[in-house]
Amino acid sequence: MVTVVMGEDDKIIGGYECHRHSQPWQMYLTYDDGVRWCGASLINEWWAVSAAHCYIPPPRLAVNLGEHDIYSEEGTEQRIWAEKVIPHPGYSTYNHDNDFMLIKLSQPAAFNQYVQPVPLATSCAQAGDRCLVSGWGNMINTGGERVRGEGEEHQSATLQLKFPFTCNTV
Ligand SMILES: [Ca+2]
Repeated sequence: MVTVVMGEDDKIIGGYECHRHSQPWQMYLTYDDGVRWCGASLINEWWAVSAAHCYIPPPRLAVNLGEHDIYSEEGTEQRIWAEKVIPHPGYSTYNHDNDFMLIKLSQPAAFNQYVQPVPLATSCAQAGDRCLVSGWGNMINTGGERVRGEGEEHQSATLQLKFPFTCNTV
C-alpha cells in the first residue's frame, strides 16, 4: 500500500491510457444517483480500500467495478452499494495522516476477467521502488469543475517512491 498525498495544486503528469482492464481491482466511488467521486481498490469480494477524505455515509456510497471508459456502457461494469464505510480512526483532516478507509460491500463483487482483487504486497516498499498509480482524475486544470472528456478512459502513470525524509531534502 502506497499513499500519495499532495498539496492542493500538485498534479501527476505523464500518464497514459491503461490497457483495458489491466487493473481489474481499480474502482471509483459514486454517491447518490451516480456522482463520480474518489478512486478505490478491491481487496476481496466484500471489501475495498480508499482514502478517508473520501468518506460518504454508506446509504449514499457505491463502488463501480469493471470500468474502463466511464462515459460508455461496456457491459463489464458492476455497481455495488456500500454497506459499511470505516475511515481510519486516526485520520487527521489537518495533515491527512492515516488517510485510509475501508468499504464493505452490500453484496460480493463477482470476480471475472474484468474484476479481480488487488495482489497485496508481501514486503515493505523501499525508496526508489517504482509504483503504478491509476484512476480517472481530471487531465486538465479546470479550477475544480469536471468536464466531459477529461480522464474518461482509465489512466495510468509510473512513479518512483520517495520517503518523506527524502522529499524534505529536495
Ligand atoms: Ca464503462
